Amino acid sequence: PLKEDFDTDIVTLPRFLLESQKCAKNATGDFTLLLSALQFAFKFISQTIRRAELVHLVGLSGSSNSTGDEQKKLDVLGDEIFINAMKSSGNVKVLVSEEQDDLILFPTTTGTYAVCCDPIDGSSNLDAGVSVGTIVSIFKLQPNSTGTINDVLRSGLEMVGACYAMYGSSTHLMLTTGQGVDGFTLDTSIGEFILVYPDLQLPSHRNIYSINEGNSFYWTPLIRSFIEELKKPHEKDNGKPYSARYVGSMVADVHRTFLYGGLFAYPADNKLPNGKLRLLYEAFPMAFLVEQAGGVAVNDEGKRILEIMPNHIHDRTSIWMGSTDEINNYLRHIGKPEL
Ligand code: P6P
Repeated sequence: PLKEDFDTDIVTLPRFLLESQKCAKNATGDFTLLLSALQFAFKFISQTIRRAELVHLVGLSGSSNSTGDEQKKLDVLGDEIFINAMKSSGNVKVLVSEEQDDLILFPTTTGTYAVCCDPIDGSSNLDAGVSVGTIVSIFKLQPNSTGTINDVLRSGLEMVGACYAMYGSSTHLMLTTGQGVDGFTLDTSIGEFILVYPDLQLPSHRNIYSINEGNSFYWTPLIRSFIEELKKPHEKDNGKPYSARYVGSMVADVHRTFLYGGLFAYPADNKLPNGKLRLLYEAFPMAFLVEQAGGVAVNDEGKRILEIMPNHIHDRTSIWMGSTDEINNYLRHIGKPEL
């Protein structure tokens, strides 16, 4: 007889999406097809990254993106893979990518979705073998829209989906369509994402903080004093101070926060007065996922990330996200109402 722990009824992502579609009222199947195209892109990018060292793709491509970052070959490949997957899905009309200065429109498709993405977030860590990821936010086109910038310059509350893929020791996928968060892991032997964290809930407390302390000289005194407080013994944690955990790849730091709890923050400083992380394809999707998992996501001033209105597709924002205890501690520290 097979070992007891051999699951013969695994839930693959395609099965999960079809079951979700059946539950959705008057579903057309378009969203399912879009998510299927997304999962293909994640699988393809994952394989491309894992082969990078073998085909010597690692290293600079000689071009640079809209924000002047040196583009590594994989950035360019990841971006092309993603754009082609969205274009061929036939469901995407508008695409924003960190690697593209301007909006990409697909006028010939009859698509009804707008997608914003960071194809390979954390790519500066790639050569060191550190986990990187793809982060995606999804909006439905505005009513009667043929696909314009107004389909993406809108409140994060209008997102209909968000997900990230993390290319680490395994390839993980965290997905929300507004009914909670579900986590999947890629089984490369069958080429399918398998459901491993159904209805994932963020722990409400964990004495972990994740922030680049190398910027502390440039933080406001209020933020410096908050982080210093975390380093003192805490009665709630048997007299232990918080632990510092910082990978420097947002997807890796956020993924750990989802599974272990704690807080992840990238505050503004006087080098980057609006923060470093991008609103449309880093903060918005991660904030949607965190809130759907029972966590909180705000900016330095304590405003919900999802309520921020973007003015430009590459707008940046400060961000504090993670367990309710940790973020409410921050909100109390800055004299703002808890969430
Ligand atoms: P720093 C990676 O370059 C990235 O965009 C995010 O993935 C990550 O959280 C952040 O920047 C790290 O920035 O300044 O700490 O190296």
